[in-house]
Amino acid sequence: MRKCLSFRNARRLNYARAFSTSSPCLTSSPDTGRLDFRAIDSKWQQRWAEQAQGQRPRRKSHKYYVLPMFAYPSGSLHMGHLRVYTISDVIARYRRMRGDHVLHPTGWDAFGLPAENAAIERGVDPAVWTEQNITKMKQQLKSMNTSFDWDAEISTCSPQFYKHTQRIFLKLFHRGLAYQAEALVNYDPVDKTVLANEQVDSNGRSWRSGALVQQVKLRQWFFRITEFKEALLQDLEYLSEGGKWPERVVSQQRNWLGRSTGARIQFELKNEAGVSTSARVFTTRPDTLYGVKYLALSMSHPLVQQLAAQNAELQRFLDKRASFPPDTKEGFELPLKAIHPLSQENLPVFTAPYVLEDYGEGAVMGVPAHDTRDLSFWKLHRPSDPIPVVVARSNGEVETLYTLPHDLSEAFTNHGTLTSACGPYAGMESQAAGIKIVGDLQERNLAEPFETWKLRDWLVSRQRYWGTPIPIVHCPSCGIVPVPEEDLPVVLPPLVSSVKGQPGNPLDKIEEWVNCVCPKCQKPARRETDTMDTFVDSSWYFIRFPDPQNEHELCSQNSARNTLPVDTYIGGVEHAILHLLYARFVYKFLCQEGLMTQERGRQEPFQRLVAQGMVHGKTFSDPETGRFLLPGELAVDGDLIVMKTTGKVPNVTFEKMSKSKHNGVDPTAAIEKYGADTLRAHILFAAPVSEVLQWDEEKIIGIQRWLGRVKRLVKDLSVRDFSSSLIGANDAFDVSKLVNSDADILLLALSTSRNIQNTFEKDVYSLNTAISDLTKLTNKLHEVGIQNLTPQVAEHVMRALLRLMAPITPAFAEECWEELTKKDSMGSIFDVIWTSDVISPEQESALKARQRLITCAVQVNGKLRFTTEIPSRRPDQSAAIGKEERETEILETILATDEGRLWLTEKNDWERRKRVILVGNGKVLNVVF
Ligand code: ANZ
Ligand code: ZN
Repeated sequence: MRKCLSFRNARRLNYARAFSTSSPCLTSSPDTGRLDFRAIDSKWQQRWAEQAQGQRPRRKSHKYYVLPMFAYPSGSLHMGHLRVYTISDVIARYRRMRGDHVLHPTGWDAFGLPAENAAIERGVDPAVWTEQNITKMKQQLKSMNTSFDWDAEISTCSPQFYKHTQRIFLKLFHRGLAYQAEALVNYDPVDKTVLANEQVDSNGRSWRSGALVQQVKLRQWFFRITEFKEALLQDLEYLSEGGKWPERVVSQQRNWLGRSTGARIQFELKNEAGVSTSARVFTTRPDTLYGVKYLALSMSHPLVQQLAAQNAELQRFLDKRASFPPDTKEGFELPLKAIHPLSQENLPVFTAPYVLEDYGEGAVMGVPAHDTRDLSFWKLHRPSDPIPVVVARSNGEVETLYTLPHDLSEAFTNHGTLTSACGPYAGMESQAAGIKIVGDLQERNLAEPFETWKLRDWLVSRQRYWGTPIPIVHCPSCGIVPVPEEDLPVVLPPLVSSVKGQPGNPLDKIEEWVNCVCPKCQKPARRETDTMDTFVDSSWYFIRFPDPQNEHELCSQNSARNTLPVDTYIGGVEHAILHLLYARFVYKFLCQEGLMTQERGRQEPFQRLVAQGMVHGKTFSDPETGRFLLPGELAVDGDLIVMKTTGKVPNVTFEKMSKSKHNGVDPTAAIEKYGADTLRAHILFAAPVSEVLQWDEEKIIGIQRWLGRVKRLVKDLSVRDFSSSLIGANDAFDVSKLVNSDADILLLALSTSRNIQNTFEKDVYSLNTAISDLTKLTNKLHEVGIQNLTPQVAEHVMRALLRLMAPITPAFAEECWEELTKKDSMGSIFDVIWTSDVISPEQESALKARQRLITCAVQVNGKLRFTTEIPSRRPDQSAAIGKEERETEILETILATDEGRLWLTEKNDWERRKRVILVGNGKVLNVVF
């Protein structure tokens, strides 16, 4: 008996483990052999298309806008897409079932380099190439059983869309927020063209010509995002409240904005002839001023540039700039001395690549004892020049310690108490000392409190063809002239064959397009040939979906008010910084322009952000050489996968999918093989949303078995004859007439429903637990047996189960629903009004009272580990069931709890237990391992 129990438990409770040990052969599986998931998918995809989902009139209800990040139309979906669209579709379907007015659109981030490269290499028109890819991918998206509002589909490369991208550019321009300035760009001297960063390889060479890429200054267009830095920073607080955005993303945004408070301090400099100038540094640690041993200027600092004009050796050093590794501590000592503003000591001055030219003042005061980078710099350049420790641990030794650089293994970077080296400030705490030092220097005009930001203006121009044209005209007499709004869109000219295959920006060479008339003076002028960064398109596309056909506005005030902001935005964490920052900026700008609400908090475009983890592929490699193995090099040998050549077992790891690792998985092939619903459930179950998903197809069989079990329950139930009327409403049960298993099932269905609704609504990150909750309910139904339940209860719980599954496995749920309800022709499961609870609160309390629960103290090897609720029995019943049966019941309950699993199956091996002792009919359980 016990043996039998343990077998049953192992199968039921160690569900996840059962997945991994299952046979990889699908068709022979007795559980799923009869189910053709693909056929079910196609049947319902067709039905949904006929019903033109989403167009069904809805009663006036709460709006809900759920948006997955849109895709680049590369031509085929990848696993990341499968994951993000599954998550968004589950939320959208659930919200629709709840009666919300849902907007769940998608579109195409359709501009960008790959289309242009295809054009250059193969002579295909980027527009045609893109259109073909969109058609393919749309088909693939539909094959995933998704429910998108295709009426709202947009593509950023269509003139109807980019007309508005251009309008945003003009709005920014008229506010002085779009401007031109010189900036460093990658320049290929052979092809005479500007390159995107992605086109420069790791050796600094052009991907096309192989030439060493130069950094040259060119006039570029910028958006003044820095104007919004305060608002962008401040509203991060709103986003982190209540976990609207993941804390990790909020802090990445905060770091990118990079506000830093400190002071600017001026140092007097003297050259060898005694002529003085000055330089300012930015520091966050003015309290360390007494520890300054040198000054370092960036390589493009004006003083350095001046000196280099007469100093060939210095110029040679500056020319080596590109060859320094990123963390280099190289430096060049300049023929200058700096004078310490407090001690009047003479300090050496260097130029060094570690000083950034566009941060703070482009200059630092070097404090080797208290800054890590400064310490390594000093060790390299002045290994025998002692350094003073000027800050010490509070309550520690405050006598100054002079040490030789190599005796100091680490800089002391914390705040603390100033040491005796600090003159009148000795003994003060860092913070107070810093304020005092800056205040004292300020009286001599040598310092001031100062704040700097890491955020830079957004460089938006690209010297490429396949992007939104910048709506500007350059006129010899009027200068920069914006294209009037009524002349928008400035349409991209067709890519004429003469420019195909040529380097550089094709737009420069299409004379009939470039030559135009100045809108102001009507004289000949030239069009701007830069196009916009595709991040500009994606910075506002979500504003377009609520009103995609509007010709005159991005989105009407009314649609904006009714639909924006996005309620849930879902996408890869790789967009945690730039895309989200740009979108927040543009949204704030448009709010300021009066397009969107001024209400605080709602000036954020994405009220909740779900950042999904990556999908990693199963990767096989040769344990001896580390070489990645092709699928063809592997063979199945019994339960093992081995290398064909040696018969040895390969290393198995999970890694980012890539061609070189032969570990990519094609989502469409997987859908063909397993069916979309199976994959959707598998994707959700295999990992929590934010974590890496290790794609292991062997585990899909577990999901198929589960669905097979649900299908059989439906069949068992639908062949039964319910002559008594069915229960539609919650209050139709007479609790007193139910049997015990009815009560158990109803209570389990209730808690399952509550958990799952909570997950769908608030806790999307744990969608994986929704699947395990659903399988638990399924298994319980199986175990109890449909025939042992009161028919009304069986039917009621089964309907609840299907409804809870529907957002996740929509076609499968429809199919089961149809079978289960065909006698009352209830229509689509998605049309059923969602009742939030399986049973009423009154029924719940009646059932709980009836099932009276008692508390069981669970001990492991005699030690109390946790307590849990288990059902008690009325004395008359406990006599009726045997002792062993009672024990079984209690063990099952405990093993089904999280703590039970933790203590009895994870921390200990349940299969290897020595003894189980039950005291007082369940008051204490002791398991000895
Ligand atoms: C002296 C000092 C002493 C510093 C000390 C730190 C610790 P965050 O916090 O990132 O803003 N710094 C200033 N301008 C720089 C530039 N253009 N390139 C490289 N480094 C620069 O960093 C501020 C600190 O970074 C400043 O404070 C400065 O070093 C350095 F015990 O000044 B500190
Ligand atoms: Zn003009």
